[in-house]
Amino acid sequence: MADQPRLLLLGSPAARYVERLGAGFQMTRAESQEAFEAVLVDGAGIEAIAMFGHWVISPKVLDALPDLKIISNFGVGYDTIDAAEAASRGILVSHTPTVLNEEVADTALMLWLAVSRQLLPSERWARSGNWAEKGSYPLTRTIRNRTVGILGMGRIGQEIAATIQPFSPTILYHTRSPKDLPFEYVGDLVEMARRSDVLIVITPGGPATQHLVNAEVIDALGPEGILINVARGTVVDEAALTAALADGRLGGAGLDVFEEEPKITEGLKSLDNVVLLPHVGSATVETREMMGDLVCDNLDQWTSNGTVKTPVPECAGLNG
Ligand code: NAP
Ligand code: 8YV
Repeated sequence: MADQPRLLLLGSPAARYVERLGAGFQMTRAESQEAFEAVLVDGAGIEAIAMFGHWVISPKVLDALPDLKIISNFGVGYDTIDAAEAASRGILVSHTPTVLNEEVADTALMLWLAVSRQLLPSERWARSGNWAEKGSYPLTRTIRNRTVGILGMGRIGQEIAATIQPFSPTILYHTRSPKDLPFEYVGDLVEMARRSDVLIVITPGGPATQHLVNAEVIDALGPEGILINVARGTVVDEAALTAALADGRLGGAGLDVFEEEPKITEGLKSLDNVVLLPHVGSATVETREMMGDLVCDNLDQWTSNGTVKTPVPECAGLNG
């Protein structure tokens, strides 16, 4: 209807969200970067964005959307959106925190188990006939009674800590400021890595965390150590990681995210001591439904009273 606000739908969500958004908004769709850029040529009148996927929303993009008032992001991480700049222009940004905590924590545990118990190489051993021809697969390492360093102890970090409790870990964590939690805070990331059997990365991405896990941290983790990254590829220096895995300075890694995703380097793909996932930390039917519903709920609430259920921190002051 002509009096409904104009919405730009970025990406390709499930049909139920397209229908739901179509009921409340006049919709323009862009499923590719080229289509998005074509919309930006004449972006006046667009008041809302529903963003499925990791689209870059820079000051230049905001300049091209002079009437924009809300961006509803599918995902808790919003490192491709310049949220501080949006807030300074009075544009609300919402995201989908909390509903995905458990799924991402399960993914971190799955990766740690897969790396430590060598799930994929031992499965190949069974499938290839090596078991019958060469004998038993070599022994692997337990994940029980380990020291686990968690880099980032927010919603998901705390869920990871809860999820791994049955494995009797000693949990250390590193963040910029200590939290009121029953785990030891370690102010020096290199020291935490040195003391950890496994380092699980679950901070936000973006410039503030770029290559926080560098060669020094990786070397501190050591030849028996394991790195799990379910945060953003940018948090880990991938070249340093690949070199350390290749020459045995790091024991293994489980990666859900990559610096140039969806591209994964040949260097990483050639290694046997790394498990690679295509950014599926939250990717179950059940969790993705909760995230999609929250994207739509935020837009519906904005339509009715100008606020959202889950603003990003930079925009909290704009939310009513
Ligand atoms: P959150 O509740 O905001 O927690 C973020 C944590 O990171 C906080 O403990 C924060 O503590 C810490 N942190 C932030 N900047 C830091 C820095 N420079 N150095 C050290 N620690 C820092 O966020 P969340 O909901 O747990 O989500 C975390 C991230 O996980 C998301 O932003 C997203 O990128 C990623 N994620 C990935 C997937 C996936 O599919 N793989 C799914 C969901 C989320 P301080 O502020 O005290 O530093
Ligand atoms: C999503 C994520 O896969 O929530 C996040 O930050 O990384 C994942 O849950 C992603 O944002 C959807 O594109």
